Amino acid sequence: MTRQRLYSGMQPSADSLHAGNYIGALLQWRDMQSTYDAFFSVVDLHAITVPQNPAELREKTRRTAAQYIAAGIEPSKSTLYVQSHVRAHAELAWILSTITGFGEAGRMTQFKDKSSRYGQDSTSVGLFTYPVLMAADILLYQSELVPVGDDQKQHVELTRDLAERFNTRFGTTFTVPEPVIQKDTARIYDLQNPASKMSKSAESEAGVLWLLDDPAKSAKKIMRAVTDTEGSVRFDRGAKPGVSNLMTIYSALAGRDLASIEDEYAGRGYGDFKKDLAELVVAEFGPVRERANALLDDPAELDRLLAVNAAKADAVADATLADVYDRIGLLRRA
Ligand code: AQP
Repeated sequence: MTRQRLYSGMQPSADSLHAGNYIGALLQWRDMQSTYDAFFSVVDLHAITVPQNPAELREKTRRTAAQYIAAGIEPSKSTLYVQSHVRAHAELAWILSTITGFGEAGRMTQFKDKSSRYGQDSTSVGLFTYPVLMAADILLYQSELVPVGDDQKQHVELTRDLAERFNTRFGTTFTVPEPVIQKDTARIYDLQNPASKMSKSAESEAGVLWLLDDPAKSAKKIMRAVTDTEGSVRFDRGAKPGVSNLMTIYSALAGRDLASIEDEYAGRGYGDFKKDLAELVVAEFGPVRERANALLDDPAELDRLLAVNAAKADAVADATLADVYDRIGLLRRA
């Protein structure tokens, strides 16, 4: 039986990924790669929708790919590649932009949020068409499933609309994908400000657990994480967001349910709980960090792996793009 096709990606927008990216995405990707025919991309073309330093972008792209592999995404099992290595992404995005309504793109809440943050003069057209590029990413591979966070659901809905519109106008060309929305228990919040999600672009680093941080630093961040005055390890996202967030991280890394964690720490203070969590985080992230650093010590080998995978992606993407060009009436080059 053929495996269902799955597509997901992350932006190379920081030197290190964080606990949210790891628990909310990488751990799930790792589990899914055996069951699905998975394509995992480092979406550098998305990252440049906001200004990037060229040398740093190159480095962050390698670092992001290294962390995918270090976290267990196997480049021999999954197609793990860099988005800009496969030219079809930009080409299909252009075609799809010609069937996307201006108003339709303007309704995307992520664009509205980001553009109001940056101001009109600093908002690029690329940021506006970001969801169209994401649609191209997904549709090029005839993806059936797209694991995403809740905030990306609207973009997958736009992708579905564009696929259906194209299929209606030009004949069935694209698979219409389904989003796989991350469970609430996979969402990780900032350790200092548990009302906000943990983010690569957080204003302060104190609340962000970086995958590549020095272990002692990660432990310190956990010991200093915001809690509350109640003193009991109990899950209640509304009333106890800080403790609940730490419990979510504990549960994901230890593979234990929240009730058993509550039982274990009943009648004990936050100190013990935080100390154990810090040990868990160090034990989990430490080997990932070592593997990522070893991969980064040999950039030529990492680049070679990425090139092999880009060729695998090219083969699928080029076939889709050729079909699209024919259907819309672009004259073939002789
Ligand atoms: N806090 C989080 N909890 C759980 N999952 C998270 N993801 C991101 N933050 C959390 C998941 O990680 C994947 C990568 O997403 P991305 O690189 O497109 O960036 P993002 O979602 O915008 O993440 P950041 O960290 O907030 O990046 P910046 O600051 O660059 O925008 C996605 O699967 C996402 O759901």
